[in-house]
Amino acid sequence: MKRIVVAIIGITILTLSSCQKQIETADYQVVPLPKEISLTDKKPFILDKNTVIECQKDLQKEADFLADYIEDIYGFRPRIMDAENDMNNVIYLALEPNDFANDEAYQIVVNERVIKITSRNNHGIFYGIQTLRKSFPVDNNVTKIAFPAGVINDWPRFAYRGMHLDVSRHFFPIDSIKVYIDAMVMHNLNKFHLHITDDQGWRIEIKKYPKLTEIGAWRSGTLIGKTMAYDTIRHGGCYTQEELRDLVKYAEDRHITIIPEIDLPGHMLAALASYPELGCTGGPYEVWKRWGVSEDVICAGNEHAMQFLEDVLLEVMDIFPSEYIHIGGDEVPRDRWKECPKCQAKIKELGIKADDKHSAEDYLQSYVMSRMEQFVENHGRHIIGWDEMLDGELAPNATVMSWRGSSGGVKAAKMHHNVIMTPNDYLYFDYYQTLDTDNEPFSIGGYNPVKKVYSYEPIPDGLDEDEHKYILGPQANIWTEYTSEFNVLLYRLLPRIGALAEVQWCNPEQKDYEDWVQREYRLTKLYKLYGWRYATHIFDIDVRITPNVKEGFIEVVMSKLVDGKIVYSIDNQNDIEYKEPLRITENCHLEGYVLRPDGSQGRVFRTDFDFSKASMKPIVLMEQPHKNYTFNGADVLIDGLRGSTNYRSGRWLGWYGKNADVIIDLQEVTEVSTVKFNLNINMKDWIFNARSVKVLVSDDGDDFEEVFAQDFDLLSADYTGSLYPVEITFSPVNTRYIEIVITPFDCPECHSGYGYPAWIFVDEIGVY
Ligand code: TNX
Repeated sequence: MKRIVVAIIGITILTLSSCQKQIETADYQVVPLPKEISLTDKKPFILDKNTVIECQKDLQKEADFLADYIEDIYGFRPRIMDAENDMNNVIYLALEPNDFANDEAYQIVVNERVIKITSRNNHGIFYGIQTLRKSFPVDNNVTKIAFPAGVINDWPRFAYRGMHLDVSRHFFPIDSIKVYIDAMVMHNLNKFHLHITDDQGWRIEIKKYPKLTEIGAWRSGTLIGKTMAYDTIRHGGCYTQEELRDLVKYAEDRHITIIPEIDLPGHMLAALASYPELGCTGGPYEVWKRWGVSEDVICAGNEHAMQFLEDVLLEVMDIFPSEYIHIGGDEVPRDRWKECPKCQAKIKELGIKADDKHSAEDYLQSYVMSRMEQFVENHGRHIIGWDEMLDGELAPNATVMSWRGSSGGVKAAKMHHNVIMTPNDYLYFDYYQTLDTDNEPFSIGGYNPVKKVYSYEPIPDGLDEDEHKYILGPQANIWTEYTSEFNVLLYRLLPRIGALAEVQWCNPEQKDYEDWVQREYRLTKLYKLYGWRYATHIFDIDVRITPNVKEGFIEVVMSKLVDGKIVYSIDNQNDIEYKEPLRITENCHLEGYVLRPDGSQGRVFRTDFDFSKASMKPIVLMEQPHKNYTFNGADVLIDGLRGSTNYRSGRWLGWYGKNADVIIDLQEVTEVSTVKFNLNINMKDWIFNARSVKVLVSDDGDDFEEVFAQDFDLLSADYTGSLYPVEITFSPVNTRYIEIVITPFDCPECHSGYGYPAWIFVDEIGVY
């Protein structure tokens, strides 16, 4: 069917282009893909300066958006008029009580005289308009646009189509948030989860507690990267209630509901810094400068603290009219409650008892959540909470947000609770989109490429058919520990939100990754029009590098998904058009990119191949690396490829609490005098430098003789590098076997891992 559609569009372009030069044809194959598109070979509708938008009175707002969208691209703005009987050159918006699947469903009918968008509700009209505006050719030289005649019927798969933003870890101004909302609109999303309080900053004005924003909205510094050092830059900001009401209206006009989150009773250091009496110890506290999970939480045994939470929720509900209020509940350590007389008294008063599944403090957390739920329900709303709510007794009407994978979602749906799926492994957009992280904006870590987002299926395995209805829909999250610039925020969002849109809107059988990439590529023209930064990986060259250790070469396969050809060069010599896989056998510098039909170049891929006397030689690991960081095994150390700063890239092996100990068989007696490798340093993730390095040699592989040994000092806490190069030289020696033993430290006293071993990560071992 797709092929027929393409053929018909093709004919239309031909017939039109012969008589009218500045005419271009619209393409209904947009993101997300409509459910049904059926085209005819009847004459198309032509949009031009004389086109008017006609609508019923209560669709005026939607008509305005359509006129804006047309003006944004083509520079002319259609007039908006009341509906008339005799229609010609009209885009007509109408509410009709027809047989639509739901309030967000719509129909577009196109003929020579009108484009008619109908729905039973304004929501559906709005999504019809979104589909139409995404079908426009984005080219401001065009004065006439041809819309192929036909019918589009469309409706969303999920009623909840969410996107989240953390404005606590980094503050973003209201105007930036509006742009973020605009991006959501373009992808048919309808729920905006605003994470507005956390340890690192309280961002919402609460009239009854002014110190929350006077003190709690500001921190005196921020952790630098993955180090243990801090900058001294004051960071913060907050939104007045008036600004937030304006934001609510802005979103509502665009058919998006804002769901505010007050994360309680943990992630509350900013509130504790403002009102220390709300904590178990009374402080002093400061607005947190680092990331992670703080042991200081709201005191659950303090009636004033409970009153505080309810007062805050009351003002929050007054600003945000949404059906749901998110009350957090994630990552609440029980340490303080265990030691707090008030919390222990509360446990007694409530008659809470530990059992074989949960501690008394777990049930104290359930008490806080249920109490807040009751309060919110008494005001006619419902709560959402993170899946930690399942660790204890789930509040009776709670909707569960499943973030630690999907299992929480399955468990909650089986208990007949509503669920929103935001599993971190598929839908966390704060994670990296590529393994080539040295060329990326610095991120919290993780690896969540666009293709993985696209592959996500929101109905998890393990649910019966009648339990599917509890899955309200999927949502992606952007936490902003490592995102301070709005441009970077957009880069993390786009184009992953395009993949998310199809997960949320389309049926599984409609999904086709490669087809989506083509449609998404077209959509980037709109991103450009609005000046939104987006990531281009999926439109660029993709390079697979596979060492063939047995045969002693490295195979390089290059591919691409969008139109154009692949061009590469070796050692910056001539550009060569790529035709077949390359075999690399010696040191060189390789570059490659996609050359697009319009002459533009995609992002350049660059890598160095670094061979030594050990390259492609048999290697044995005397100690096994950790199973999560074994990748292709020992070959990673002799495959001619150096690791980047990302220790998860597959080019590093990681050992935990053990020596990195390897023996390389040089296969013949060889003179050696130097060994080189890098260590990866990431103190936050417990990865340090080496306590000692030894080199031993042997002629038979049994008896080894030490030729080098050295101890090293632990790097100081303010070391900010990610790579730590080690180069060892010793008197030249002839040997067949060489053993390298790298010994790790334990985590030092000033570190959160004190008392535990540290990790050691090693990349390519060069022997010279
Ligand atoms: C976990 S998701 C958190 C956040 C962090 C995020 C970083 C959740 C409920 N808690 O506090 O920002 O990981 O990816």
